Amino acid sequence: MENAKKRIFSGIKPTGDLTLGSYLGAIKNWVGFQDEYECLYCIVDLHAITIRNDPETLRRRAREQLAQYITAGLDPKKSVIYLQSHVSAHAELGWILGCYSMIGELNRMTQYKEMQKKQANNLNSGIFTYPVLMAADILLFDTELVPVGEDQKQHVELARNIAVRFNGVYGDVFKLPEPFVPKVGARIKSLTDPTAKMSKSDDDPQGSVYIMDSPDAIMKKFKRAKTDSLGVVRFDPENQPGIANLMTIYSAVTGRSYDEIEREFDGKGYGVFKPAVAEVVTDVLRPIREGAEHYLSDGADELERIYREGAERARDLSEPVLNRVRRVIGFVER
Ligand code: AQP
Repeated sequence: MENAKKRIFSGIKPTGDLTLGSYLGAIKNWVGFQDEYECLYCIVDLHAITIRNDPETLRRRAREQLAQYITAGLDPKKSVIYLQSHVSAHAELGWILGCYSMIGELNRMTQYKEMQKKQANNLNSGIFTYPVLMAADILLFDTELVPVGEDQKQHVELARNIAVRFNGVYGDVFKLPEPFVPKVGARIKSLTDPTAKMSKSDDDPQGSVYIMDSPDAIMKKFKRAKTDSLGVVRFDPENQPGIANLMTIYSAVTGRSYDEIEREFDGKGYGVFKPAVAEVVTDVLRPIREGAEHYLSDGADELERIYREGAERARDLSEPVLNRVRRVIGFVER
């Protein structure tokens, strides 16, 4: 029955240090998928180079991200965990699919429109074709489900459209993927601007809690978190976005409902609530950070073994799909 498991692909780009948002919004859910699905979890470093990176920083982030995946609970024995740049099939299929993607449809991508404004000084064609590479990431493994945030749903739809177009020409080559927006995915906001997403590439490091932050730094960030003058711990995102964000974090970490949290902090001010949130966050991040620190020092050989094995398994899984594609297109057999 092993083959009856549906296949999942997901990745995070190493464009910044992973945050509490990356953990609660993505990785924590991925951990839970591992028994029910056949999962591939990637560090999508090819996607990261649409912005300019310092080479040493990119290398450090990719290794650190891999270490954090593992110590957060992604298990290399259950899932395929690897670096995208180690599997050149991604780039090969990306090129091929680019020839089956229309400029008009890429032009309609919301994220591209945003990037046109945000990154006007380096509007490289990688930003434009990013969704094609993402389609390749997904289709390369006969992926059925792609766990994504709302903002990436459009890209999964595009991958599906490209697959339908390709299958229309050549027959049943690609499996059609579905976006999978998990029900319990917490959307974590910035601590300094609770109307904006907590982002790993935020210019203001005070707005994001990083997985590698020390307990001291975490406490300071939460104590300074933007709230309001009402002084009541109540879930009201409209009027108290800062407190609602802290409650979302507290709830995601402890599993308590908003009602329970309101009762727990009834009559207590933010001076009690904020440190309490910092404490539970520190407790959940500490083992991930300490485990990652080990993989980046004494455990470096083991980390290397894990990513090499992961890449080998990913290459093995991609080969039959890529061979199908090469054959139907008309490339000479190798
Ligand atoms: N604050 C967040 N709350 C909930 N989920 C989040 N994710 C990221 N931040 C939060 C989820 O993490 C996954 C991978 O995201 P990504 O790194 O590939 O891209 P992103 O969503 O663009 O993340 P960032 O941190 O905002 O990166 P930058 O700053 O580089 O653009 C996704 O599933 C996302 O929903």
